[in-house]
Amino acid sequence: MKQSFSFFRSGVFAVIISLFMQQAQANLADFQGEDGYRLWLKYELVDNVQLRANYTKHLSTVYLDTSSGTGKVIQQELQLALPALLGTEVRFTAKRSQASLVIALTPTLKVDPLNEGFAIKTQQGLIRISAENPVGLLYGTFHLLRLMQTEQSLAKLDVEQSPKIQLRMLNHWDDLDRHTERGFAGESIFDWHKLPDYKEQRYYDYARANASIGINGVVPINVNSNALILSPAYLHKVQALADIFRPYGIKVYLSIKFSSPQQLDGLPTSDPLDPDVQLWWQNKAAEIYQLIPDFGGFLVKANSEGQPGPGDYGRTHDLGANMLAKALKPYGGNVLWRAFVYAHDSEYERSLQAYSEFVPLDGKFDSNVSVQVKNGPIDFQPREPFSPLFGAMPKTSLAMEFQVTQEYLGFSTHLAYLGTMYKEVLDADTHTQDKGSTVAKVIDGSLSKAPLTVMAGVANIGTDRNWTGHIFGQANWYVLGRLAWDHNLGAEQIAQEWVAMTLTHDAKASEKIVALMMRSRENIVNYMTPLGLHHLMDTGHHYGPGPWVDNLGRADWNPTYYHRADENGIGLDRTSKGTNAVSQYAPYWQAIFNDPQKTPDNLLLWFHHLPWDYKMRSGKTLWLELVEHYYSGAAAVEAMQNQWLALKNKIEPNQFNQVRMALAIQVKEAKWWRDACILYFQTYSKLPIPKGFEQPKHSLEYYQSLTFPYAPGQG
Ligand code: GCW
Repeated sequence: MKQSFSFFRSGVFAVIISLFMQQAQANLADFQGEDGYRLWLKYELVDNVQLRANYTKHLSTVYLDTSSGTGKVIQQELQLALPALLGTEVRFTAKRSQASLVIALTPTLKVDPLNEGFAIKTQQGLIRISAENPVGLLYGTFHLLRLMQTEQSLAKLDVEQSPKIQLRMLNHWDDLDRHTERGFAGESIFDWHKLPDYKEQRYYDYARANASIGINGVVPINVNSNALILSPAYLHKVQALADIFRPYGIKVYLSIKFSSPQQLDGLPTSDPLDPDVQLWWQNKAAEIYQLIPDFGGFLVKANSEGQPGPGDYGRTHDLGANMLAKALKPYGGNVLWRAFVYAHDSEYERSLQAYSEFVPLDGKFDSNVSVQVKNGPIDFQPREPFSPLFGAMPKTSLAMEFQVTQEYLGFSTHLAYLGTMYKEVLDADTHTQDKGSTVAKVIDGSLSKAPLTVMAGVANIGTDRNWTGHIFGQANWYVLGRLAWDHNLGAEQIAQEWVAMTLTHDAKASEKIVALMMRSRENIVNYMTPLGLHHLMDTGHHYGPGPWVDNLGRADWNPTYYHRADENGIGLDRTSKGTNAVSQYAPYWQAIFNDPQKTPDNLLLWFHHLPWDYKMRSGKTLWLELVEHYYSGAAAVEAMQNQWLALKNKIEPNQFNQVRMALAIQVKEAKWWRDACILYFQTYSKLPIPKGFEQPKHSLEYYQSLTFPYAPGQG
């Protein structure tokens, strides 16, 4: 006893304790400050004193009609934002004539046909936000706040905006037990067990964040749906969410199980031509609208990956979709019918299947149906050509489905700004009509006058404190909303906005961060699937490389199906001599994609099987280019890491350290991808990794032996 007492009092102990404390303090300091919860709505004091004084002059007294629910949320947002940005209280007045900021409905504004637009004008020092509808005022308010957060002058505002797309949506792949399919940011934010009574703060903050970027529709449950969601008990839970979201201009939609009539009420069939089934859906719609008068509609994954659908009864997609559309029509609801299908027994190569099932149905869908198409013909790979469905169904409304969650782009530990990828697809010219028939013009309805226009993103949101797992994942949620609002905005401009609102106002730092974001997706393409390769990931969880996998039940689940590497070369021949996937594109693209000399390098192996010594545009062999792409991708991540580390004093410690740790993981994983893929392809090319390149640390067998039974996000 005495001995130990003296030990505790000894200097040695004190030193140990103090070292421990220093260590503990150092670690705690890493996690101080902004943790990412506030997203891009941080509302920090405007540090430019002059600018702040100008803002204050304009915004000291606010007139706002708070009679609507939306009016109240605008007021709440301003009460949160303005004092924080300006460092002084603002006054709300009931007298319009006394206000310096007037936020008021103007029924005759006519800035847009969707009635969600707004105008902001500065006249004689007075700022007016006008809109035809309260939600337009909300969007206008968030626009004004964005101008302040990005330190722009308010002196001569003359803004008129309206969304280019009607339904700007987030699709959550969240299950009722809170597991999120392909989710890497914790559990689902929707706590079905505690709804409808327990309304978490997160629901409100989620709604604020969405409204701030113009998102006006959310699907809180997975497309691999659960019939239970349409049961009375769950509909009451959905109602609670809808009530929370309504003032923010957000409608709730539900993913439904096509077999719900059987599963919920024991009907003998779910055949869309059966009158009892039709009646069941009509009654269900009536029940839903009783609870949720502005319910958005249904999202449907049918006859895809084991989900039930009209095909189970020998019926085509249009018959299933139209049955639901007719049930929702009297209430103004819509059906989003997914085109992501690939059949078990199809004679077609997988990339051809959605087109071959859907194009024959063009013109057969009701006006309140939109066919929701993934951006590429396979499945959200780091790079795919645009889906050939865009432009090929001129008599059908086509919705864009992007993936925001990074199922194939490094989960939530790889930094990938997806704005560049979304823009690449939106700006792609389908050449299905005369000049300028871009994918964006297909989905915004301007090419074919589609009655329903939709852009959806598969959400990357979960219960992680920072919402998206990776701080930079927030930028992908942000850019999805901004592009759905206006697809003409540039990826770089949106990145600049996001950085200013989320990370820093320091001009040099922000320039560096934006530059790093703009390259980040291409880095991933390079170290995962360069030159048009795709679907090389490991099975099931999709974590890490698995180009060697060749033993799965279905041919088109195997990476070997897609890369076709052999002694003669690599790549999948989709030309007219191969699977003829090129035939689904317009003649302009056929001429390009059919010819390896004309096909852009970044899609080369998507369309062609080429010899290892094929001479590339650069004059180098295909093997050498492949190796160089893999190495440059991994090297770029190390460079990105160094650039980030150099920003240490410019970023809040918590945000900085979260990204620092993720980048360290990404550096390791980029090399893992690089080495595993090159070693594997080398077994066919039989060519060396040229001198000067760091040789892989492990053998191919080592990489093949790795297993990850607990990797997150699996279906
Ligand atoms: O990308 C694949 C995913 C599945 C997903 C499916 C789909 C929801 O691996 O997890 O299921 O696409 O889009 O339906």
